[in-house]
Amino acid sequence: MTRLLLRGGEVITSNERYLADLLIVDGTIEAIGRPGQWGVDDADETVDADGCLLLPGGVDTHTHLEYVVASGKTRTADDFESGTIAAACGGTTTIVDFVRPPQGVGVYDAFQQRRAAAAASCVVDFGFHPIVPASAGDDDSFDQLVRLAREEGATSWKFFMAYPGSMVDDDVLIRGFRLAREHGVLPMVHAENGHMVADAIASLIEDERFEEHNHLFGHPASAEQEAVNRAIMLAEHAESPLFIVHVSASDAAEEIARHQARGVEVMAETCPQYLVTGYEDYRDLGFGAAGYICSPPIRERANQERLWRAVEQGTIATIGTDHAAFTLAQPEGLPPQKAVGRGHFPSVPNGVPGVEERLMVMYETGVMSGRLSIHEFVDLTATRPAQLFGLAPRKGSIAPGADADIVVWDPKASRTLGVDTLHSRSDYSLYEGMTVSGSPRLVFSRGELIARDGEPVEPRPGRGEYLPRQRFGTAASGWRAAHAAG
Ligand code: DUC
Ligand code: ZN
Ligand code: ZN
Repeated sequence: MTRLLLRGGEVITSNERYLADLLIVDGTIEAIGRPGQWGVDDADETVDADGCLLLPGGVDTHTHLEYVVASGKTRTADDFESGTIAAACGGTTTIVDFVRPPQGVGVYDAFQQRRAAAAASCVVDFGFHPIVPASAGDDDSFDQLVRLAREEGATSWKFFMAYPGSMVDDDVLIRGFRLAREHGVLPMVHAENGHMVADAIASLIEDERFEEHNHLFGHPASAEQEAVNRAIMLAEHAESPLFIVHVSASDAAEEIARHQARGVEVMAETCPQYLVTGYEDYRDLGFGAAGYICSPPIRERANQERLWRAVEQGTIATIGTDHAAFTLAQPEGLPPQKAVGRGHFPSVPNGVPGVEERLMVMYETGVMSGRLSIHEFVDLTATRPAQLFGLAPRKGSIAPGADADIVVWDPKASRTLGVDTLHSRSDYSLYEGMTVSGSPRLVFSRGELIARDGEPVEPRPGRGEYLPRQRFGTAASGWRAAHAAG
């Protein structure tokens, strides 16, 4: 039995803050005591957190590590090891990634293969959202998905409404949403109208507008708004809750707010890149704009203010990253990265890095700017994602019985973000040069110190554990709590 005492910090949860000492036994929070309640003799090890905040470890429910794209022709730069080391250094102790079955492999087998790969390499705990194959309307994929929900606790499924080869029709959405409701699964959608996107890209190609920054115009906000509205209406028809990932367009966020106000159970995520960076940052960068290419796209700065309002007003439930890291340069030993599409935006692999920067960027632009309270910050980045995706009460909060995933956050630290000190294999950061106040001094995962001052501590690939997740709705969701209160 190992006993760790964390002394002198201020515990922050989604609704409380108080000075306390934490007693951690064998990786679990055993008890929360008043300051000074225990002495050094009560523990094998004592850690001083004076002047620091004790935050629940970050929960990022949207990463793509070792993610194969372009029909198998390439893969993200980060694998499970480098991606989770980056996560740990930034204070994120849980990720939920995706399983996309390769051609000819069923989703059940693909899940088991990916789970085994992650179990061998991750340094933080992990789960998976299976992606519903485009063929699901015609084969036994839904049977396999139900099996994964039941047997492996994979209680969220992702549906694509865009991308040739991935997108599903409305009938698959309706059937999938019904099955999801029946089996306690939270359906998630990538909400862009794939036909509108394909048409917009075809027009750009016809006009020979191939430069990287044109990616924005291939993904109009109207395509996102249409898909968001349709997905919500279909989920309501199927009497299912719904989660919309990576909302980028403020019009889409306002659509979500309108349906929430009618009482529809729809929750949504946005990502730091949509709140903090804008089209104006990459418009004139030439090939450098490839580093900003992700879908949905990073939109004009004018969009940001309204998207922030959706976060402030609670329309948005979680902040994930959609971390899908590629490099701008082409390193030896990696499959084709961003440069494969130089001068031809439709060929650029989609995705941006951000898993390490998430908490620091959101603390700076949310809490320090006065847009978010420290409780809302914790709620958006840890508590609510854990609740909605069936990880509570183990993850997402500081409470007796929870895993001791704790970030000792130094609110006075100042740091300038840059690729030289970040750990993703990507060779750029969207936040290069941004000075942030507040950063993770110590990061514990199940009571084990895994990062100190932004650097990994003796990383042990394979120490991360697979997290089977509970059925949706098992823990009271923040969305429900907020609506019950209001
Ligand atoms: N968009 C996605 O939907 N997934 C991965 C990366 C991206 O940009
Ligand atoms: Zn997506
Ligand atoms: Zn994604």
